[in-house]
Amino acid sequence: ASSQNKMFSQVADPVTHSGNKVTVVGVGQVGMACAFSILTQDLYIELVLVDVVADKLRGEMMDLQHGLTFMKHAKVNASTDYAATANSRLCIVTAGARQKEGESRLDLVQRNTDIFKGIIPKLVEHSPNTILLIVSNPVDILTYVAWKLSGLPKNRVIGSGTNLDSSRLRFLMSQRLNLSPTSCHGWIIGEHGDTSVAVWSGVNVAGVRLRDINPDLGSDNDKENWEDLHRQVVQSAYEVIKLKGYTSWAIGLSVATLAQTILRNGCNIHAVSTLVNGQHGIDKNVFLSLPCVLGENGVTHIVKQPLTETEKGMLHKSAALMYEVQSKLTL
Ligand code: 6V0
Repeated sequence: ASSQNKMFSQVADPVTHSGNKVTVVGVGQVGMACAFSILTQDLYIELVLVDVVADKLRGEMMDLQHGLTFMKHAKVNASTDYAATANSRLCIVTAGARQKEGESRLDLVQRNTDIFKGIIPKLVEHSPNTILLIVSNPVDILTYVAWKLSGLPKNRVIGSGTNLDSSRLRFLMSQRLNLSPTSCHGWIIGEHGDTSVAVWSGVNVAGVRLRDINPDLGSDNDKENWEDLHRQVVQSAYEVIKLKGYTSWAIGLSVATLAQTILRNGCNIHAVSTLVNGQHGIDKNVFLSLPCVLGENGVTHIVKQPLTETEKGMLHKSAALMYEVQSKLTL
């Protein structure tokens, strides 16, 4: 008899799953930052990592496993075979090429679409009830691609979108106002990229709208040049990539927050990329970020944010650009 048999009298068959299985596809800088951030949250997680580079994948798995004693409760597994991902509640996709210095997110589109053709159908085959959270860039287009390739309902295909851009804006606000970023409220919507829209009309601290104090806020006439904060947000990724080669920690933390909201059925509101046909007069099947209520069923509601005509116009420009790029894709 094995030591195990000598130690225990079995009473019933153990349940081998936790009900909180999360798959991360792509164990690059972004995938591992997401995985690590999720593991350090107060959730029981059964994490499965997938990549095409078997050695690196095994190395990342082992490195995390060796730290499990120091975490709350978690299990870490990895495989190049999607069978290991079966019955995931959430699948996070970070696989694919990233921008090189000077490249825009849209430059990556067909390369990463082709990679998605080998990933998305396999994820859904093994986890038909999953929620897909897309992180690879250009994230809005690739969320549309994932929606098409998966056949899943729109509420269960989500892009990490401008949750990160909004956090960058709130951080920059916090520096100007000497406050904590969590006390600075502002939303960036639209494309996670060069055409994102800062909703200056709603930016506030403690419910006090900055535009009520400074009616030119965010406009070209603004003597305080608040729009410069939005410019910095748009430039953030380019700047960090130039300095360290990639971005990782902020996107990892952003994705972990979204994962927590989804897995806990939190009903928190985040700016994530969702199908926006019918919102703000948009009449095309494109994905862009708007403030969404997130829970176990994915996106359950989109906030009807009052936008100025200028903001609406900018959002329509984002939508037109997404539609144009999508129409050139071979899916
Ligand atoms: P990376 O460090 O090069 O990692 C990419 C990983 O994907 C590598 O480990 C590859 O082996 C793996 N991979 C490639 N093809 C496949 C495949 N077919 N199946 C499984 N795995 C595969 O890149 P990094 O992690 O820095 O970036 C990943 C993606 O995230 C890029 O598209 C970035 O542009 C994007 N980002 C998105 C952000 C967002 O806000 N949405 C933020 C930062 C980066």
